[in-house]
Amino acid sequence: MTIKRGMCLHAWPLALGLALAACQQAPEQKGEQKTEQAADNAASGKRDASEYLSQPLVSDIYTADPSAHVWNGKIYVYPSHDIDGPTPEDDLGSHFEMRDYHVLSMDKIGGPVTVGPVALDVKDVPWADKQMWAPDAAYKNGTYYLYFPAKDKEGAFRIGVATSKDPMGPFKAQPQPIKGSYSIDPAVFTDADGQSYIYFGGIWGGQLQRNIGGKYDPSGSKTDLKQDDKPAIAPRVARLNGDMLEFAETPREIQILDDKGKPLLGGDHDRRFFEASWMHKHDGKYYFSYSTGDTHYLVYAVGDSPYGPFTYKGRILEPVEGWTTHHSIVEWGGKSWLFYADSQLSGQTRLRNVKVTELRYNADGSIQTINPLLPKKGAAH
Ligand code: FUB
Repeated sequence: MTIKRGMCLHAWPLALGLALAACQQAPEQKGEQKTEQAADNAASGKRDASEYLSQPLVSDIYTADPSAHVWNGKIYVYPSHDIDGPTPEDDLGSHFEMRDYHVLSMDKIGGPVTVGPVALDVKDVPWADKQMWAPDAAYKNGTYYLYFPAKDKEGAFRIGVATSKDPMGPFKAQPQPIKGSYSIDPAVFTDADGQSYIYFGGIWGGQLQRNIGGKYDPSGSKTDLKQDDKPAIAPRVARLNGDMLEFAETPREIQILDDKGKPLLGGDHDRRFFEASWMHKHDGKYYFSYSTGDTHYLVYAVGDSPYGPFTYKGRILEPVEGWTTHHSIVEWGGKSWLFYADSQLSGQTRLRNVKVTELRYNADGSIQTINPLLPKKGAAH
């Protein structure tokens, strides 16, 4: 039995024989080895607010996929704006029907959060039809760039760019998507030498498996390559042009290797790339992090170049409440912060809320795994 994209994680007790009304299918990923912690997350039902590691940053709108940046000492978060729509949940994420973006800003972590007005609306993007998924932003020479995936009129995900002089927007979209772009979840990283790179991709609804040669095949597989013993589908990276509006090269595949230098395999659902790329640097090393999708982990791999290869190192975040998990990592106030999202406010995967918590490193550069849920009150330790 597969875990359906969109199925509430807090409904996993069904698989354990406990009845919950919210979701109908009992999810059990073949070969999935849950840690005790993850199983505990999964086995909890509706929770008290005190059982979450951190609280939603905003409750006026639903938000997910937070890409955080620090500009002029202020924190800006570029999230997806979740809305309730009529489309039933499926493995392709058709129920994520977002139509616009709002930027969040705050002077300090833990302080009040401002929700900006509409920063970009799908109706103002000439090439886009629907599903404004996880965005990111970048800054160069007085201009802010918003990178966003959306489906075009043929149903293929492309990546667009919009610009503004204000980090809160409004942003004006380029008339066409980035030439040669495909799939979802753009994340832009600017290295110390000023060169920017765009990371992107996602399997299943993110369509990477339908873009194997860089050309969209609408009749391609719905999920992955169906080759569990072959290298998993790779996320992509491309250098950006100096104007930040186009790829400066054909996107390259990013290699994610195990500790023996072998590529992670398609069947390795606990570790292989699914979606939600993020790149950050720590102590001179490049940390590529991502979501494992149907096993619901945020994990990371480390390398010596922005192109990789990256060696898988471990988990950043255990599963959150909700199906998706997507994040960003920034430094602020001398500490590192993990922005992420769960479904605390709504209990529904399609209506998420962004959060932040501190991220800590060990002396060897490894990241301390975070559990987004606290032990239930009265639970034995
Ligand atoms: O929010 C829609 C999609 O779900 C994002 O693009 C993915 O990363 C996942 O969070």
